[in-house]
Amino acid sequence: MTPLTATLFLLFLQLFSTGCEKKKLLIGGMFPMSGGWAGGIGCLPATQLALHDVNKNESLLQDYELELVQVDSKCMPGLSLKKMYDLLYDNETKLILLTGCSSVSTFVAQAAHMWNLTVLSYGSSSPALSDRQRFPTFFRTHPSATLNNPTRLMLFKKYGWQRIATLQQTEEVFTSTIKNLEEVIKAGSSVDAPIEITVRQSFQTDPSNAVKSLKMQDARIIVGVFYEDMARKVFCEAYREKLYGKKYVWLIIGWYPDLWYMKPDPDVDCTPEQLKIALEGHLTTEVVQYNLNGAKVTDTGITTNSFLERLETVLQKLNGSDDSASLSSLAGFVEAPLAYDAIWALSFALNKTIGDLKIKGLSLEDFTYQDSVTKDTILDNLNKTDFEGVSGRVSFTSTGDRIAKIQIEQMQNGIYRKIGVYDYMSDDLTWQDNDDWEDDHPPADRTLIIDKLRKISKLLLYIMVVLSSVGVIFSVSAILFNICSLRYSIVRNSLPCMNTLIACGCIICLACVPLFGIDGEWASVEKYPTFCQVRTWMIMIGFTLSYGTMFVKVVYSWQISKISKESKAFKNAAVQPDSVELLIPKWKPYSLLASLLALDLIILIVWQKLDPLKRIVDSFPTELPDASVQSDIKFQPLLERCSSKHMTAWIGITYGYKGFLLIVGLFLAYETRNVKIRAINDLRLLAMAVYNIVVLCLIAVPVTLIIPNQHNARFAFVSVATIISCVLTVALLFIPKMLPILSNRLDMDEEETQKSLLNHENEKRYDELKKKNERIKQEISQKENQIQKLHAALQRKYTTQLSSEDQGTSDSAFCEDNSKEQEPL
Ligand code: ABU
Repeated sequence: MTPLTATLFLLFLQLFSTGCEKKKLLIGGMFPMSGGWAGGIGCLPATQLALHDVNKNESLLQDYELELVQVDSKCMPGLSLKKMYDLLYDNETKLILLTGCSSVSTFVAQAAHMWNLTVLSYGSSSPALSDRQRFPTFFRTHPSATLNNPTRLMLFKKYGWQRIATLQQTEEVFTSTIKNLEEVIKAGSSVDAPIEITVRQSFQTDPSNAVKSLKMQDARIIVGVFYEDMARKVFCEAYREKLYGKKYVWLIIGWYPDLWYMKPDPDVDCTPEQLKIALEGHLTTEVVQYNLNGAKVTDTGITTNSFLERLETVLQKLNGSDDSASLSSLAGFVEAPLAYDAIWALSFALNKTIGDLKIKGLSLEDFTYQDSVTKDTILDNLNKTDFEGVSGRVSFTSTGDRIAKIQIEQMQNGIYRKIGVYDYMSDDLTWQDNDDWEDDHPPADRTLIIDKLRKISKLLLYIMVVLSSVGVIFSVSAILFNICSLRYSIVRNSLPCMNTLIACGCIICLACVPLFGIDGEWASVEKYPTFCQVRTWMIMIGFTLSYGTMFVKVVYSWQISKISKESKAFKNAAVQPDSVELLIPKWKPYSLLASLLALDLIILIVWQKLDPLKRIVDSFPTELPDASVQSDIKFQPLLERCSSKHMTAWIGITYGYKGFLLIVGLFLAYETRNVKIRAINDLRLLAMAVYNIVVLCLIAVPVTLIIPNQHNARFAFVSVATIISCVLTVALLFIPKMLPILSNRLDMDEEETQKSLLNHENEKRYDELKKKNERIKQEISQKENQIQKLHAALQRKYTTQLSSEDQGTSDSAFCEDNSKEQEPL
């Protein structure tokens, strides 16, 4: 061969080879090989498979070859920006950027349009990325996480969960997911069964406090959105806090690889076994990322099954493992079909773009970062994408999102099991009925709080009712006795009318005892306020009738004794019954009693009109039915009581006024204990009754104020104090009068009784007077005897004189003698 021939041959070869060589279209690929979502591990091989298949395909991009220039973004936004600059400003212009991991895509897609670059993501779920203003050149084959939210709402409704808690990592991808969940819930929950997010917790890198708060706030149904590395930390904390088991359901992201919790993680202090325990039964929702018809040949030329087989072969070679189970636990394995389809979607769009650009006299290989025409044409064609890929139907909404079905899985014995598929667009749920729950039913969304009204012990109530009834019978008997025994001075001289009023007051107070024990068991909610009113009226009137009358009696006695002491006529002498009326008219004490009653009535009427008593229910800390058992049921102890708006003021007025009467009564009773008033013969006993009431009131009132929540103790205390004070009062005032009369020692008795009622000084004086009286009586009878003797003697003498007159005696001599005889008289 001559040199010319050789030169021509080489030139021809060069020309031929140049003509056959495909033009490279460069794709800048960012793959997270580590970090929150290390999806590059599964997605990079899938992308390479797709590039291989596309480049091999004769009908696509004939003159072009797609080439990937990849970098590791580590799922870190800051680093990814640096890597993006490296990609843009190495020697060759990139036509498209391929991204994974939402936080990276958010940064890259926000900046890329400045270089007229289109960003296509195979692994970004952030709902925030659907914002066309912010991300004008962004497309993704990965569906938005918002697609999970209608499915979550469907699950809430299906299981009857209304109180939802959320736990999120503070990344925009999760913040926007939860924001969208709130909107979906708001729009989709019905008025009859409203669903609401009641607890919201978030964390950046350490979820311990957030998990503790969830526990404290009794969160049961927890929607958790966080990256896989954080998920291990969250469930380790949930294990420690015992936020798992039959009472709790976690709904988390479904795109973590299988057995993600087994991955060794130096940042997590729990063993895989512990994580497995904490994760048991949790639910996941995730977009179906592979074609449900695995055997169907897709528009990419292969079936989903064959794609997965090829991917597994590649991954086995890369990872040196032939266990398909362990391959599915590689990060990004789930999203691999999305990465494969992303390259195909790009190829279809670029294929169309070639023709479109040709018309405009442009070509793909001439693309520069200033070329907005090419960029717009690519975007236009990506928008029109519609093909059947290995991940299902690939088409984009106006915001660049994909539409897909959602798969629901549950962890059963440490393995994810598919339990249903939900098509949000057609609201079609395919439920497999294989969900499994520890208690055979899904947990409740809250602890069932059952109201438990604290009631007075029936036995205690019956005992008090019996005792108070005995007291009433005794008081009624005392009144009857009082009325029937008025002919006895012992009764007559004790102001019997007042004693009857005292006993009546005691009967009213005793009748209040059963009313103190009325609670929800006996009175309906509507009737309860009536009981409140009735018993307040009764106890106030009863107290004034009993104690008020005693007070009046004591005041009356004190006034009499004071006046009698000052008056010379009564000095050092007992005031006689007839004299009392002269000192102070009897209507006066009754008018004082009437004033006290009138004051009561005024207070009660004003109280009832202005601020009526109502049924108030106090609640106490919830109690477990059985402290040893983890239960969904708790009891809420409730206690009814009567109260009004300004109860403290009313209590202050009533107690203040009654307290004043008690103190003054006590003082006067002490002062008059030794006073001698025949008309009021039971002053000493009255004083004792006053002491008894004062002491019991002084003990009972503060104690009942201190233990308002101990309903049984309070009731027992108030009832016993009422019964004792009433029965003792009636007993002290009536029994010393009843005994002598009823034992028929009437005559001797009256004196004896009187004697017993008078004080010692009186007794001595009485004995002296009695002796003196007897002496006088004796003297009188002696004188009478003498008179009779004289009379007899005179008669004899007169008879003798009459007979001697006959014999000549005169009348004047008889008179003289008679006067002489009468003198000693
Ligand atoms: N399925 C992976 C999504 C990762 C991300 O949105 O960051």
